[in-house]
Amino acid sequence: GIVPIPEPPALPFLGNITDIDQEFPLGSFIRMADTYGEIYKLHLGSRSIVVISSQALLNEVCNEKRFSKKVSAALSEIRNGVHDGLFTATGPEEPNWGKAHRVLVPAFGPMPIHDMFDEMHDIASQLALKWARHGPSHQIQVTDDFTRLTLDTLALCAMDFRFNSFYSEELHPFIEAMGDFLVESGQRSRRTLPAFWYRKKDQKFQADIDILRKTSDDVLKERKANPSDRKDLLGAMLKGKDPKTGEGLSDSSITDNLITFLIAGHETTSGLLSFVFYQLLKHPETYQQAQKEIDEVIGTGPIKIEHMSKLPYINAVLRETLRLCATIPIIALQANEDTVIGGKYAIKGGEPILCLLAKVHLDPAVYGEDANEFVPERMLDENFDRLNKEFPNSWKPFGNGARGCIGRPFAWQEALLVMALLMQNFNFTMDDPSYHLSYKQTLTIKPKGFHMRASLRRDMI
Ligand code: MNH
Repeated sequence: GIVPIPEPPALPFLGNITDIDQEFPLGSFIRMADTYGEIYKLHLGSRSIVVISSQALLNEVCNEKRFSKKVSAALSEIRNGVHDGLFTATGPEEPNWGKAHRVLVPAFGPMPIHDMFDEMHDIASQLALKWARHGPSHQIQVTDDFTRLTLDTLALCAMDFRFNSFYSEELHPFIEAMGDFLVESGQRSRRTLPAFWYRKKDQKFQADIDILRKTSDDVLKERKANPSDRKDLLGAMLKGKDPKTGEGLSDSSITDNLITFLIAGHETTSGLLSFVFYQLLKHPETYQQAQKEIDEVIGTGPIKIEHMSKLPYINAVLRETLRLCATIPIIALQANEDTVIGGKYAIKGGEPILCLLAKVHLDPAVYGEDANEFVPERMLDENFDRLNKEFPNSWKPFGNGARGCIGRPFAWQEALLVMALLMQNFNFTMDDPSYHLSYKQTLTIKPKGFHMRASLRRDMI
């Protein structure tokens, strides 16, 4: 039979809005999952949302015949800036999604990613040189420098555009505008006061959107001033034809997707790299093991693309980091029509189902007693394959199905290369050994206030 979905007590009119922390909403969702279990329902004003956090339920809702991506309240606020770009399009009823998907997927295939290696290496070397020159007593702002790295890498590889972030003290204005825009999008979706109250915030929101659009226009102008035959993402946007409709992308769709890729293409990878180094420094044995693999496979010579497929332990470290610290910690799905999940919970068609990856990834039914521990060995290929067979959809940091991440191979190659280059050349230590992990949340999460030091292992080549 049908049983009611647990609901935390709710206030009149506001519902559970006040249960959600403004700065770190994820923390509130996790705490409620600890209290109410694998499924609960919240009321936010007149809306309701269902939150799930077990592999069994996630596995069920990953079935694309019955469920699809939901453009949640926060994502629909992001649409104020990027409309029906790939990430924020609702689905097949918005033809721009299918068109952009078909035109842009080939730009991220195995060959194009392979060909991006040298440009990825270029930017990674800039980071390594910076840390080498700063010397061993410098306090590294880990997330800021990885953000410089990932933004510059995406823009160079995908758009042949150099932000040159390592040559400036300040992060590019795009980054602050983007962060504020993403945070405000989340907060707008939980507003409780009359509209006039938010006039200042609305002005700032629009100003941030203007900065995002201006940045994307600069990238476009540069390509138009220097036409080229590069087969990169921007080339596909400008010249690609959709095999189905024969059409190219409209100018406005190009702008929306340029901004989408500038955001989606760097935030998450920057967070991943930051969390990886946090985990390695917290787990010295893993650190040793990772460094050993790099020394054995690569040695002290130049890093080549061929090395990337020969780093099984580093691969496992990255997977395990995304399990414990999924940089997109929540994805939203919906039932295509009224249905029942888990054999007993009634779900309305279209009702948002928030999938709490941060919690599903700790499901003890899948990961056992030590689910909360950082144990990369469980993510070595043979274990990872077994895991995915026995518990499908238990590891979902890249989202689901057709709406899953288009940049996964790009992010993976970049992360492997950066880990290899940094660990080959430096020994790292925690700047403050008593550092305790806390989070900064925008659309993604990153470690807050995490600093380290880097000393060269030998002269850099
Ligand atoms: Mn990425 C979608 C995670 C790197 C471009 N990405 C998603 C989704 C997740 C995700 C989760 C699904 C979101 C949802 O269901 O609402 N992405 C990641 C992670 C990394 C990442 C954890 C790095 C680590 N993503 C990248 C990179 C790029 C990129 C790099 C671009 C080069 N991602 C996208 C785009 C989408 C997406 C574009 C939207 C795809 C679609 O809906 O068609």
